[in-house]
Amino acid sequence: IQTESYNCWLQYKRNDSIRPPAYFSRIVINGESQTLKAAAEELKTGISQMTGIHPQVASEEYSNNAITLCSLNNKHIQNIPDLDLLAREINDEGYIIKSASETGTEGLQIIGKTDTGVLYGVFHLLRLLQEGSGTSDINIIESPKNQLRMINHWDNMDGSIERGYAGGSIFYKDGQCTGDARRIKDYARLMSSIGINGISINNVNVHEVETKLITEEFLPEVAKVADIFRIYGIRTFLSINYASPMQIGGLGTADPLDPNVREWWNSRAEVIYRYIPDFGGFVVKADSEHRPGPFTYNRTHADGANMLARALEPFGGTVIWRCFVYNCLQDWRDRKTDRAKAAFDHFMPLDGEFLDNVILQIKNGPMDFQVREPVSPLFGAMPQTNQVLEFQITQEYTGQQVHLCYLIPQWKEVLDFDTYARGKGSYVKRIVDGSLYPYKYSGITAVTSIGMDENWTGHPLAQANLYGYGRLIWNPDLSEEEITNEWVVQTFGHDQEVKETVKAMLAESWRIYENYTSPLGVGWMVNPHHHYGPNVDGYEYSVWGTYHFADCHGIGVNRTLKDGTGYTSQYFEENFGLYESVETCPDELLCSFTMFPILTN
Ligand code: GCW
Repeated sequence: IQTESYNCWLQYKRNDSIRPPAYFSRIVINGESQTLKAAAEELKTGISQMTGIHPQVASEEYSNNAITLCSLNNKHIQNIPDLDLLAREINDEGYIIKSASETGTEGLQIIGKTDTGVLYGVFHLLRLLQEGSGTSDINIIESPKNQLRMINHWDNMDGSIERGYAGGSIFYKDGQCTGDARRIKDYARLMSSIGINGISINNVNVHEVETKLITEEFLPEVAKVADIFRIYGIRTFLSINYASPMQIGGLGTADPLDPNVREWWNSRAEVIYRYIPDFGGFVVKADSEHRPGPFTYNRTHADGANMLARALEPFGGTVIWRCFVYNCLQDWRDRKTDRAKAAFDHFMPLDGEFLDNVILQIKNGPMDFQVREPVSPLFGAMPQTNQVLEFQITQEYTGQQVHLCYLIPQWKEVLDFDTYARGKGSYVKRIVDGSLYPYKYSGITAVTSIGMDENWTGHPLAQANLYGYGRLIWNPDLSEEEITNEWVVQTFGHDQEVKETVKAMLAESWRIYENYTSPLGVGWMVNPHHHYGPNVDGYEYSVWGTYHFADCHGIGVNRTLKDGTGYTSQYFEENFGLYESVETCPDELLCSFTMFPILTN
């Protein structure tokens, strides 16, 4: 498979306006790692396809007339003034790109702090070339702003994908791993090109067969995926079944304080790391939508997460514990229980109780990836607990990759939301990048949209969300326009009319989708189960806590402290004030916070 849409934004189309300098004919790598080799291979492919020059790849210490790829721990780097100073400015995944005019030599140097940084630098250079920028005076110093930049798969081993709209899984089929190394490598290239550094490869709803992914039956196959990902700077994570000790361990309990259960997880961790030495850790959906968890044993989420964290800690692994915990067996007549309050009520009181290799994963809104939601009040509310923000790239509630719905504007609003946790300027992006509180681990994750479809995302325009996600979490300060421009040019080329048309379609799409499916923050007016297409009462008389309470008096959930559920009081003062009153509540969230009265004459 090598169609244009298969290659997504890595088209590397022939572009005669690029004036390739002489040094494009040589790529020198300053080291032996597979990552450096992959970087050289990518660069060679890109340059050959775009310019027709076929660079030689040589492994030597230093070459003057070449593109040199090396990492900072290599002592042979020459001709870059103030290298030590520069080195201090980039983090472990950062890089420097310097062209001839900057270094006074005849070449171009891509220097990473690590080999992965070099690879990111190569993808950056290739992006510039695809955009048609010249290479004569490049001087780039770049580092990712977020530490964890993750993707979550909801892939099942029968090959299906929960909420997947782009074909079957690239990892599994018929209860087995596909072993499709080519496809997985191309996936790793795509993800690495946008800076993704962690991928969990199975659904958070871990069913029977998937529970065994952490056993010797499947670990050799999982290790093969991890071997490919590692080359591209990506650590592999697995979602686990909280009840594994019972389901596959032969124990009678999964109680986190039971010594046998603890021992079972400790030895599991040892086995996993034997196969995958850089295994990232576990993603856990516990006590959520009928999944097992510590509540069964009257234990807290901290007890549950810490038990797993202790098992992973000796190997450098983390536990990513989801906060999507709420009562999913609610009585619709009960107006006191409010699903929007649940995550905060469950987790905020546990601040300080989690070990420091536990990270809480929090959906962007308090409900569930609706077209529009307020930002979860948990952000900023737990200064002593590592947090990761969870977005949804797969378009479950936003048109299922049939409708165009560009989500970068939505995600930017979330990241730019001021929580006021530490006064003005306490933006969500500053919480998840670890700068507001001294989190050991933090970052952003998202449920992915890809599958076996040749174009990966079901509809080629849906690739924009995947690309934009990676770029935005690399640097949340990039503007929507910058990201869109990058994607459109790399995907469709330089034709002015195409560019302008696609950009205009993307720019308007989220708000258009909102206006005809979920205005004023109402949410949940979708068909039950599959969530496609509008249905006014679809979730109204259900058990899921998903009501809009429309009747002859009005529409919307009264979540004020004054006379509603009190959800507004989970926010810091400034936002509480904003949401508490119908006068100041932003229009687009009216039905999420206040009863919006129907005016009758
Ligand atoms: O939005 C809901 C989805 C479920 C999903 C759940 C979750 C994986 O409808 O399909 O389960 O969220 O995030 O756990």
